[in-house]
Amino acid sequence: MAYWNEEIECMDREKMRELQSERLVKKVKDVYDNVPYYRDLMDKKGVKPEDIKGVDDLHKLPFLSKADLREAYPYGLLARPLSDCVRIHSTSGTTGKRVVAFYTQNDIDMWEDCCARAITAAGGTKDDVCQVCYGYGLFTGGSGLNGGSHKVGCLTLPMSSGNTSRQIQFMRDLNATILCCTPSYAAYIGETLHDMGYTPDDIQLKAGIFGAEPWTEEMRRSIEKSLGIKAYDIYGLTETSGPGVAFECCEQHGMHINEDNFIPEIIDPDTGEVLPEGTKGELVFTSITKEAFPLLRYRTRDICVLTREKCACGRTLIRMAKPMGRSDDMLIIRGVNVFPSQIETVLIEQGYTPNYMIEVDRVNNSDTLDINVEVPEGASEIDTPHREKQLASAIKTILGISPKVHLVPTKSITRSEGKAVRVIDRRKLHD
Ligand code: DLL
Repeated sequence: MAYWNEEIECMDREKMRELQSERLVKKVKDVYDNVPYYRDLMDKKGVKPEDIKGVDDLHKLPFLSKADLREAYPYGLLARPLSDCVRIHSTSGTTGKRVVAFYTQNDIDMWEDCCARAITAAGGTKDDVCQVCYGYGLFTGGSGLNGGSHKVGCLTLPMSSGNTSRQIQFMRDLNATILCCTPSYAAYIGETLHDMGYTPDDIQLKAGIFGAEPWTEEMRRSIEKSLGIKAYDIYGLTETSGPGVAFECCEQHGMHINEDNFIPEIIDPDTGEVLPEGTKGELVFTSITKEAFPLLRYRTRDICVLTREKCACGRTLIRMAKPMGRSDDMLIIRGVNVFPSQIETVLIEQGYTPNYMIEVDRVNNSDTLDINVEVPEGASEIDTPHREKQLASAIKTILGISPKVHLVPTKSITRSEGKAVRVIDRRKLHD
């Protein structure tokens, strides 16, 4: 078994807790002394740095939300002088102010180290050729995996996203063995490979490191088949530095959180109460090593579950399940909570592709749910009405509400080169 940092990744749990406590105490004092915004939040909650003696006291700290980041934009949460910062990245959000995250050189090193752990866990070594097709620029995907790939010593192809046939040409000519991109772009690359008349035997890829958006187990299997690889999940967000907060190992059974840098908690999104291990709720992170842009109890809005169950890979790092969506991406349709991933699971189980578009509207005060689904290539169109009904009924079994399913021609739904957009909620447009 290969680890990037065995001492940390397989550390005894008691020892890890001690390390976290020591770092947390220092970090809380640091932000209280250096960031007026945090000092105010802590004062309002009546908590002083001396009250935080270790991880057990974490729950005493106030939460930080996306609204706080917007309010503090751009410099309000900065904990180091700007002259000590060497980089910024920013969220891809299209509404409101973007979130801007700052990095010192140590922050970049820590982040790239986390990505190196992920690449190593996916089987990457200095003998690999790593094709990075996440976007470069303000988005963290490209730079993060690029940096991790360098650390591991892979030959790195900084492709960024787009121009898919060129991606495949480079992949073939330069014998890429590891692919890093969003799962929806990986699916598109697989489809294009097929359209260009190639099979997985015509490429050398062995692993893919896919993240930045929710994807299902069914989608994993479909990508693995189309590219002939093992597909690994990777998680992170701009606020915490980017990809690499958590990564999957060969067991493909949850993502190990880099706990020496990020302490996770699961809370009830409505009450803020900390929930016991194994319970589904909102993921909260406290960064204990970041210098320029530290986060205390940052509410991610991602819904997931944590487990400390022993992993066969030997890592002791706590694992997070695949996030099943964001609390703010959850649709409430006719009073029922709906996550797009639930629909995707049914579609792929029934032999369809992950190319679909969910449209929600409100007509005569009642919500409507329409799902456009591509006919799989080569399928006949003769029994379309029957198949639409069958699919609608399978989805109703899972969601409890009836959608209208429309089968649309193969390749008619726009493919994504970055994060896929699979929901149009027209109800919001009417507000
Ligand atoms: O998406 C960072 C990233 C880049 C992660 C490349 C992985 C790979 P943001 O644009 O700030 O950062 O978006 C963060 O994306 O809160 C989740 O809702 C979602 N997300 C990220 N990774 C996953 C994943 C990057 N593996 C937001 N599964 C997060 C599900 C994910 N959702």
